[in-house]
Amino acid sequence: MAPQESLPPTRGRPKIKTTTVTLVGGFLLLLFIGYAFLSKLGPTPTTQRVGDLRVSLYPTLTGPLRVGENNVEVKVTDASGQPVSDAKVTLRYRMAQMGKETQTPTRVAGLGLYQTSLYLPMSGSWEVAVQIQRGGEQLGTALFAFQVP
Ligand SMILES: [Cu+2]
Repeated sequence: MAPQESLPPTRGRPKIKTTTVTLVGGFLLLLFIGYAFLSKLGPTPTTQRVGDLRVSLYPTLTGPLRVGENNVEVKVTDASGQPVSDAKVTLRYRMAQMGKETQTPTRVAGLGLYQTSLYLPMSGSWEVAVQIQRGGEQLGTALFAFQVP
């Protein structure tokens, strides 16, 4: 066993710095990639109104929407921009001009965020209807359309 005093006393310090730099760099990279993803969502605005609420849909860490499994997040805020976390958010999605629709509930993640995943078996035009329910009442649906390469 090596004696402890043989370790250089500053050994831990640069390691922590490197970790911090990597984390901050990684975070900035993710932010940048996030913006790139937003622009790939397609022709409809990524934020839409449902009654007094604002509803956004965007892909998360699995990257731009693609064939296969995609993690997505819905953000719900009120008219003043405050997060709304007590809604029930359901996604229904299908390929444009095709019948079969898939429905998926979302998990409440707090801070107005709702998470789920979409399984997209084919490339092409996809439509997602984000259905918002609050206090047992249907508030409406926001429609999003996007291309899957
Ligand atoms: Cu299809």
